[in-house]
Amino acid sequence: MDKTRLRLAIQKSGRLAEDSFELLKLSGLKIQPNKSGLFYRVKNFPLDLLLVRDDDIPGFVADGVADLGIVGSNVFEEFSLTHADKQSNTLLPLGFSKCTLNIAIPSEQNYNSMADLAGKNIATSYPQILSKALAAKNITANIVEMHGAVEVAPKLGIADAICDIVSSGATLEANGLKSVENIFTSQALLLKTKSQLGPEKEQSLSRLLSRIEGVQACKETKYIMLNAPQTALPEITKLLPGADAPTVMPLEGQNGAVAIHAVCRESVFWETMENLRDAGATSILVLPIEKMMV
Ligand code: PRT
Ligand code: ZN
Repeated sequence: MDKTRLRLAIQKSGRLAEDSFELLKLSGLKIQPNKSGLFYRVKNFPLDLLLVRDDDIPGFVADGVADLGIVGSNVFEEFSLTHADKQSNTLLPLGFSKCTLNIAIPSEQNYNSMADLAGKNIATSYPQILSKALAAKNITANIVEMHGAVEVAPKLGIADAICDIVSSGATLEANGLKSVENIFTSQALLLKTKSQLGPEKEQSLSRLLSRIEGVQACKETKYIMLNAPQTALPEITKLLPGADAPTVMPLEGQNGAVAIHAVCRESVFWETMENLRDAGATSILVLPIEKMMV
């Protein structure tokens, strides 16, 4: 493998793919697709993309076939529990593809606690995560491993309960199931191989990480500008969500009035703006921040 270009494994298509590409584009990477559809080169950064199924990503990173990978923590956890000898490091949670792994049973059934699952058949694609959660509560159940269409298992009489990924809950509802336990919370992770990368790749990686952190910071962060009487400054400063020391400038020709500019690291809601106005602020502008280096 190239000693100077990082190799990042991402999902070729599916629920992780779009957000993974978007993150890389926002990080300034110009991706050059090629016909094979397996390997994309980044034109302006020493990085290549390996496009694969998400299930293959933890293994590729652990084996050093890829230096980095983007995958859901559900898939990573299941892989790590299955392959004690194939571990990778988690560099960053990426904040997208959020979902939970839930145990669900037919809606009409009563449920009190996890003890109700003892001796039951539970269908899942995540046998290791499920058995760990059951073991933590000293419950023995029969795990039925399925790859796909897990939600129909109770209807088909294959299982009494299921353990599957939930995001909106619509799939459970459509299949007459209700969630009774949330056993795992998942989001996309950036993984790094434990194999040595060498100084050039390490340097590129730290550049990439600082760009990704900048992209993440921009998502929540807003630039706020407003005018206010100088006397209102203490109250207004308190109201600015997650702001460092604001910049305060006198307004030409308006005695005692100042312009206040600040970077807010938390969401600025309409309520926040109403509170600022009530504290004496006028001409309140909230602007997105395009790029940020922290
Ligand atoms: O082809 P490949 O193997 O690469 O993809 P895949 O089909 O295995 O995975 P994909 O693209 O469906 O999901 C990739 C990752 O996205 C998962 O491993 C999770 O980390 C994350 N993710 C986020 C989800 C969901 N949301 C999700 N809703 N993965 C699956 N689902 C499915 C779930 O299995 C169930 O069938 O959507 C259904 C439930 O959705 P709701 O909205 O009805 O609750
Ligand atoms: Zn998959």
